[in-house]
Amino acid sequence: MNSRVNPRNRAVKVAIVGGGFGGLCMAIKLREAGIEDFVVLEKAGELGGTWRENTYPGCACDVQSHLYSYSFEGNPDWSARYSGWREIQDYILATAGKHGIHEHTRFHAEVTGAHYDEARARWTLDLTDGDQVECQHWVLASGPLHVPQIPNFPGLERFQGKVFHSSQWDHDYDLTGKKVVSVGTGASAIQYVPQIAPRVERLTVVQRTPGWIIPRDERRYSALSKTLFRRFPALRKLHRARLYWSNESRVLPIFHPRLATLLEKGVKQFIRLQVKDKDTARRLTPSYTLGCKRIMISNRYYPTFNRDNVELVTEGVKEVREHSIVFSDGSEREMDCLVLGTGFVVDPRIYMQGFPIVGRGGRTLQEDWKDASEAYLGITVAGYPNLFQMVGPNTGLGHNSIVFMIECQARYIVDAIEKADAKGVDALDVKRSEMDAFNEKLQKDVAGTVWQQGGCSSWYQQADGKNVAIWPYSTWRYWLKTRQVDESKYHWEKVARPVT
Ligand code: N01
Repeated sequence: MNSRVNPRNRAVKVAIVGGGFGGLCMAIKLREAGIEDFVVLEKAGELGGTWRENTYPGCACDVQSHLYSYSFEGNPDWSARYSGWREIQDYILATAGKHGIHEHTRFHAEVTGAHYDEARARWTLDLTDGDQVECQHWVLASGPLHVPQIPNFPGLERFQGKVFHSSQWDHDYDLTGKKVVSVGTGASAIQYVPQIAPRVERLTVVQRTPGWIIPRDERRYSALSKTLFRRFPALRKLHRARLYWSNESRVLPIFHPRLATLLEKGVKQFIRLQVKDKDTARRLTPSYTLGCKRIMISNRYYPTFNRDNVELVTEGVKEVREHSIVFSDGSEREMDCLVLGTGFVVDPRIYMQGFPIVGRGGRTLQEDWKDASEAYLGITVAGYPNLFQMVGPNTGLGHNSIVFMIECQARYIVDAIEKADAKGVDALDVKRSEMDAFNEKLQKDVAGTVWQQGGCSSWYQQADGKNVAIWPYSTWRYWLKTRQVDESKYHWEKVARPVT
């Protein structure tokens, strides 16, 4: 497919902010709907989002590849059940190439603010280079996990060695023979820790809260499987459906914390079998209910602690010195390199501080989200007409593929734009009463889940404990709700003044 749109156009029908899995899906669905007048604004020099940025050793997706890919763009050639970042990034770029999305993309275009002109029903997006893009609709697809969270350890600025965050891995720095301290034991850290352990002189893993880690079914696909998947797409689709439903069944313990407690027994046994030292195994065993934080998968993480050059520290960090790190019990370790597997700033009220979104009546999204970020179906916010979000409030997932949610959102957004066009209106704005009712019910339902009752704190929750990150139901329920836009939930508006 070729497009004749110039990505440097200053006025478009639709602007998409971010060229990761979400933005790319949106762009493809717009083209499929015959909407060519759009631009993807990408801050970097290439598409890919998460999979362009995260390249740490062992970086892979912990959702099966046949599921963590677009339903409309099956790939019979996935090498393994769980693919590494490079293979996923190659898939994204190949898909973008096939659908002509590079031609629609303006690279090195970072958006720093947006404001709505009510009289003309048009948004203006500000770019870092001072340029502006005007659009009727825009889609915020920048993703919730991209601003590294850097801990403020006392003395960190004095450290003379190397420091980097997992999402900004410095591949030019050779870890061989170095004394490395790694902080954090989330999904990123459990992937790179086993990879770097054999190379370094000593690895100190600093754990604040242990995670529940279940075995990973690491099969590679044989040449025969790939051939069958290519020849008989129905087989690949069946495989995808099986993976979907096996992941979807993980939603059960979320609503039934007692069921989660039963499953914990098996995982505790898994830890005891994998870790030789009893004290280390005990310290690696979580005390909160399984599922309260994201369930992780690995066969390699626990055995890493059987190595002589790896130790687990469960004390807090007291301070960092020029060449060492000191823990709360006063013990000190020499350190050449500090790796921060400390996750991301997930609260949009914090990471979007420098990105004012000014809607109707001069109100900002930041003001409206003062207490919590809220949207209708995670997509539209009352007072911000024609602004759509992907993986917005309460649409993250802890148990299944986010690509499923992204496809639901892209379909819904296209439907909204098409309905507005068919009605001959300029804008649609979700009714505040509908948005409030939706969120009230959602928060009531979240109260019974393992996230609120499991005895942990996680990035799923704000500091006050409110869960604004995760979709608390089955994903097919989201599919049903987003299948098409319910017109009664929106104000449909025609502006009085002609658009110039
Ligand atoms: O980050 P995290 P991540 N002192 O927030 C600890 C996705 N992902 O980058 O648990 C000491 O999970 C913190 O401790 P605690 C996935 O959605 C997906 O690993 O807060 N420790 C925790 O252990 C995932 O959930 C894939 O007590 C500190 C860790 O740092 C999300 O990205 C792969 C600390 C942060 O864990 C984030 O994962 C990888 C401090 N001051 C990631 N501050 C897939 O395969 C933080 N910690 C799809």
